Order: sequence, then structure tokens, then C-alpha cells
Amino acid sequence: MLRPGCRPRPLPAALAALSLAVLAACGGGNDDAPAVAAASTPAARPLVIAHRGASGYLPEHTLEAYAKAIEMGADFIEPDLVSTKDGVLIARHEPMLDATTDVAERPEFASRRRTLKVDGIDTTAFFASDFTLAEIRTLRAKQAFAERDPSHNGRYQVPTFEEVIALAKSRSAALGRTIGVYPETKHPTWHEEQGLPLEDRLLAALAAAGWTSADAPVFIQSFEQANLKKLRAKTRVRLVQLVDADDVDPRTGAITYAAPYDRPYDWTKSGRSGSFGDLLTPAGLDEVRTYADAIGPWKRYLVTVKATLDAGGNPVDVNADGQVNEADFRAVADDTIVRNAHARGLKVHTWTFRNEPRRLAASYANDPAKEYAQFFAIGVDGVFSDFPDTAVAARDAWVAAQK
Ligand SMILES: [Ca+2]
Repeated sequence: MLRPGCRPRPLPAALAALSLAVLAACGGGNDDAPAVAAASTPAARPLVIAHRGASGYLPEHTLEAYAKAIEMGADFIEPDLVSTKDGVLIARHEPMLDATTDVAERPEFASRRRTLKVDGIDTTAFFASDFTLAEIRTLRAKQAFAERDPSHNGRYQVPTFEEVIALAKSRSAALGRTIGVYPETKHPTWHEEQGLPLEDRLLAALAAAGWTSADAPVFIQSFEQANLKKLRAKTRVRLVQLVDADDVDPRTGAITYAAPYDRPYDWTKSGRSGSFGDLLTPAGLDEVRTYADAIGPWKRYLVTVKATLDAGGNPVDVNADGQVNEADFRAVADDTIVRNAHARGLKVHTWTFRNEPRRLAASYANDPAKEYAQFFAIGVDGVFSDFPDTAVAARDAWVAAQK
């Protein structure tokens, strides 16, 4: 899924003047214990959704990364879906292949690089929609994050959605437990503009697997809204409205919005105003419940981060590492959205959980389990993690502690 992960984010204007390198939103921390607001009803056993597979360890969206996630105990594996030129759904985080494959090193494909508008933004890249599946098969996956182990680069292929489903089914049978799939339609409006709409092929693949009902081990997620409404008319499989944002202003903890992460792209296309956060108000949740079964808000909507401020009102580099990022911030929870969602019968699955110290708020004292526990305590029903072993251990410990 999940578009942002830890994408480079522009700084809020008032912070750009800081002499320190400021990386908001993707880290965290202070020395305070995690704060929890009012009590809500925690899930009995929150789901662990392996974000792009065990992507903290192996190149994302490969059968090897999904298999490792299953080995680690994940309940769901999470393929993002894009289309090839010949209309096959493959697992990639983006239609742009540059960051997660070796395509740029293949001279035979050099002429394919071109500029297209993606959700209104000029983007120069190698697009999956310009490659047949046979051509995609010749590529090899690579680790998307510079800070993670590159030793598996160049070894694994890009899988089709059908292969991901087959893996989930074969491992479920072998292990005697159900492993679900949690596909995301990536840029559905853009795919439609390319003449390669995703939705019917996604439903056909699920139907071929026998997965057409609300109790199928499937959640379909999207940041856009119109495609989910269309899907609701065609399937009872559970649907998830993802809710993005641009960043957090660490001086206040307030969510910030900037294009293209400010609203579902289909709203921009159709002229609907507003921002993603509107979907999480009581009125927004009333709308979401008409077509979806769950919401998937960025985790900062539920637990925000706040900086320690100096006399000038600027964030302090608390751990004195020369950078101001999440590792300097306090994590502050508020269960209002979770309670309002639950009151409407909507589950809450949030993202993305990562082990790297710079991505952990200071409140967690470098222990990712403390972050999971804070979210479980406010009632989230599922977490997307790049490190499913850590997430499963934290979940199991948390569940055991509730008894
Ligand atoms: Ca710091």
C-alpha cells in the first residue's frame, strides 16, 4: 500500500529556516511515556498486515518478501497493484519501476523512460504500463530503502497478483492457518486514464480464488474513493478507505496537507473540495461507512508527534544528533477517531510501523513494541508493518497482557 511510507516530505514553511536538518513525521521521540487519552475498546487480537511483505528485510513486493512475512506470522500480506501494458496486475508500490527494480540499468529498455503526469504531477520514470509482463519478468527487484540490507538486490522477480494469491493459499494450507491478502489499487484514476483500469481484473482474480464474500480473507484498500464506491456495487469483499496527509507540524502536532497528498485524486478530478482529514470527521465517517468496512488512516491521525520547542518556538534536537526528526518528538495519542469509527461499525487499520531508530518517537525509547502497544491501547484493529516479526511479537505480548 501505502504511498508515503517515509517519502521525503517538504518542510512546513516556518521550519525550513532551521539550520538543523528537519525530517518531520517519519521518526519520533521524547522521554515521556506514551500518552493515551480516553479509554476505548481495544481489539481482541489486532491484525498484523505485512506491508509490501517483510519489506524491512527483503526487496518489497516479491514472493520471497511475502513468504518471509508469512514465516514471521503475519495475518495478511499486502500487495500494491499496478498494471502491465498487456493488462496483467503485478505487485509494485508504484507504476514507476525505478525505485524497486533494476530497470534503469537495462540498456535494452533505456528508450522507455518518459514523462507522464501521475495524479497531476509530471513524473519521469520507467512505467510498468509501458512494459509487457514478459519484459517485466526480465527485471529484478531491489531494496527501496537505502538504509536497509541490499544483499538480496538483483535476485527476485516481480510477481503477478495471481502468484501472490497462490502463495497465500498454498502457505495457508501448509501451515493450517489462514493468510489473507490485502491488495491496494494504486492510482486507479491514472490507470483508467491509461486505458488499463484495475478494478474488474482485481475482482476477477479474487473470484478465481473463490473470494467474493465479506468473510473472504481479503481487504481491498485505496487512497481514492470513487473506485471503492464502484467496487462496493460489485463485491462484498471488505473495502478499506485509506486516509493520507502530507506531514505533521511538530510544533503543534497538527496534520498538514499539500498536493498530491492532500485529498483523494478522484476528488481533484471531479472538482470536489476538501482534504483527506474530512473523511475522519463524524460526517466523513458516516459517508465512508456507506461503501467501506474499515478506514486506513496514516498513524499520525491517531498518535501525533510533538517537538520540544526552544525559546524561539523552534523544535529542539533533543538527542543532539544534528537532526530534528521523530526521534526527538513525543508521541501523543487520541482515540477519538478510533471511537467514532467503531461507533459506525468501521474497523481501523493504520500504517506504517518501522523499526529503524530514526523512525521511532523518543517516547518509545528505541523499543518498537512500545509504539505498537500505544496503538493497540487506543483500539486499532490492525497495523501495517515492514517488520512483521516485531509486530507479531508486540501483538502477542499485548494480547497476553490483556488476560
Ligand atoms: Ca535529533
